[in-house]
Amino acid sequence: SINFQLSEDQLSIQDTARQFAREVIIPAAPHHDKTGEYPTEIIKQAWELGLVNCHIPSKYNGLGLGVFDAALVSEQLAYGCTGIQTAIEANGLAEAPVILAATDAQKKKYLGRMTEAPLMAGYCVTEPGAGSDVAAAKTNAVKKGNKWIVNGQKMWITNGGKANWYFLLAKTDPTANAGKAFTGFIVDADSPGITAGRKEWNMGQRASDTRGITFEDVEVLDENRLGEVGQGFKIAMRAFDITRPLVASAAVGLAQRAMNEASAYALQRTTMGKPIIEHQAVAFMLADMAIQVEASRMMVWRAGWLRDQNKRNTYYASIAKALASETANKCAADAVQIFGGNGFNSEYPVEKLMRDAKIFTIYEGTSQIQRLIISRAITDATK
Ligand code: CO8
Ligand code: FAD
Repeated sequence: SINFQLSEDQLSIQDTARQFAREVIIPAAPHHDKTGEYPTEIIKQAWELGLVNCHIPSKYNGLGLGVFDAALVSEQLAYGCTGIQTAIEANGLAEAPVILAATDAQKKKYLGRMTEAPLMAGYCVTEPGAGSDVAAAKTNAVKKGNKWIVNGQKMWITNGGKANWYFLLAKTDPTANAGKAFTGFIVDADSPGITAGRKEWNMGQRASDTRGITFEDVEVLDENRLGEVGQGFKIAMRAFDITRPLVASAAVGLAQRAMNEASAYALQRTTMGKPIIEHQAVAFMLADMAIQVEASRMMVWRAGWLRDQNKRNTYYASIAKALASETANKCAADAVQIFGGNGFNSEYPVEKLMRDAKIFTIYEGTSQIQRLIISRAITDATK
């Protein structure tokens, strides 16, 4: 049966996240945007409320939320600031492969510690020469006794300089095709041979810490290998089935914020003798925002719900990600338009939304890659 009514528990966690975003994140967001200072204190408070690491199963002391429920949290945190939300959700991304493929002992050790202290983690897949084309990644791991020796360079790693441990995707068989060429590892961030580069100064989401990371003869114990040798690529992809709906949900949060800011402004700003919301050209921009926000949220819910039913959701996750990320960009740009000159100015919140929105069509797979995945599914279904 279909039910769009949230349960008491869902309403309660959504409300906690909403309140936290309104009371703690929104007042602090401009500071972190302007300075790029990492929001350590805010993350700590969010962690204390159970808004970080939502997916960790209860067996390892986590809340064990499904993708649907985690999406409710993601949307609300993102409403406050997607830079801060990205820093928080990058933990979920690093943890996803561990939840999917780790042994009980690995989960106890690496998920367990995330519930004991407000630590961060990072997901190291992208490289300077391989972003959309994950199969082209070159970082390699060579087995030597009970260890693996890792060499290579990762790029654009969220929480790169703040992580306690990383999920690492490394090539272990350069002759095999993607599905068998890679292996996943859990790597302690303080391992000798790891160097995090400088914090990248990005267009938006400046609270988030993005860095290149170099691995030079880094020794990783075989007991830190995640799943079977050769299964890394598939583990990395399956993680996206969990996190793309959450990234999409964050984009919905940003779009909703843009719509709310623009509606409030349009009610109080008057031109030609009436509030601009009474000019149909403005009112219809707001109506278009509502259409896109509502449709995007429904796709997020569908993609998350399917995953929680243990059904393959790759196709829906990509639709949600493409739709919501493009919605966020359109809504933020139109919010700037509705604010007029004030929209272009950093004293008002909407120019930040426009800068923050852009990354949603790029990270976790570009809009083009989502269309590649969707079109391949159409081809397969049609064959
Ligand atoms: N589930 C299970 N198996 C899968 C999946 C999946 N979802 N996808 C692919 N596979 C399997 C295939 O079935 C195939 O198996 P086999 O070899 O047995 O036939 C194998 O994996 C290889 O798959 P493909 O043939 O489809 O591989 P391609 O090389 O053609 O490429 C993609 C696939 C889809 C292009 C892939 O490379 C891709 O997704 N690219 C985009 C990369 C991406 O999204 N990067 C994001 C990095 S993380 C990030 O940006 C973090 C943002 C900040 C954090 C925000 C908070 C969350
Ligand atoms: P490219 O792959 O070089 O793409 C360039 C352009 O070509 C894009 O428009 C793309 O859509 C298009 N294109 C490429 N291939 C195709 C194709 N086959 N068909 C059609 N069009 C195509 N990665 C991580 O592993 N972990 C992280 O935590 C992380 N966080 C990030 C945070 C930020 C702020 C940023 C900027 C990136 C982050 N990334 C992370 C990396 C991100 O996932 C990649 O930047 C993204 O996947 C695109 O890869 P690329 O930059 O190499 O672009």
